[in-house]
Amino acid sequence: EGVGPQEYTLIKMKVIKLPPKLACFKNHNVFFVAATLRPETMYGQTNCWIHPNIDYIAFKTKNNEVFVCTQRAANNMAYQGFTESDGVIGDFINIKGEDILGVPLESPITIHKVIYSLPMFSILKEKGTGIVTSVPSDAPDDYAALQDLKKKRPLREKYGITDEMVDPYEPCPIIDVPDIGNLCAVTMCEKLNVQSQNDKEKLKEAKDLCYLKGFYDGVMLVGDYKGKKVQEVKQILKEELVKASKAAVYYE
Ligand code: A2H
Repeated sequence: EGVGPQEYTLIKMKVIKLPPKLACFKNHNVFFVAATLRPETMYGQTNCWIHPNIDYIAFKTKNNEVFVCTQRAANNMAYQGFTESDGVIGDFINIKGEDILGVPLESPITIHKVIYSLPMFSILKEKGTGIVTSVPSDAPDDYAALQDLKKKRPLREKYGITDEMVDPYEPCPIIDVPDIGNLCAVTMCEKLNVQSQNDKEKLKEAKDLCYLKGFYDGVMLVGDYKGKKVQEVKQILKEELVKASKAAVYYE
């Protein structure tokens, strides 16, 4: 932090069926946009995370698509050429996170035809877009939050999350990390006995190791760049996704 702008890959996840609060955009392609530092992990995406209590907006881009993210992120995007007129978001509608949970999405690269937006409470509203891609094989926060939903029926029920949105989705090996294995987040969470997404200290320890080793020593196990190092693949995949209009580059 404080060392200049961070570059994120903005992953565009297309809404398959609009929730009632977004019905006014029925003639548009609507995307939940997630900011990630690890586009090459999209192979292992199982869902998308939304914070139920954060405010989001839906706004039109200059390509007449609709993006959903925090207003703060939309403001940044307006200064990065995403909107019709520079620095201006234009018309937008406000939505609460809880109104866009359980939404079916189509996401680039993942093996799942449909994934769902699910609740996560560690999302920070001042970072990225407030929407996060979930890769439970390689991100301890994602694994812990997914396990919470798998284990806690009342949590699912509170937010109208059905079994079909959670049960078929399991961490899937996409990257081999020397000394840790091919499901580094799962392995570290089990080793440190992480109990839930609120287990902050243990999760920090798990993340420190997984992120460092995953990024610097990880080797791809799947996809067109199987056998190549994560560090090399990151850039290539970002460019491919952007070229295919499935992602964009976003700074903050
Ligand atoms: B990363 P940095 Cl597999 N609140 O994507 C909390 N976390 C957020 C967020 C927010 N508002 N916005 C983005 N993030 C997460 C994938 C991933 C990520 C993997 C491994 C490492 C990793 C799958 N989740 O990040 O504080 C997103 O998770 C390593 C740090 O800006 C995003 O990339 O450095 C990362 O945090 C951005 O974190």
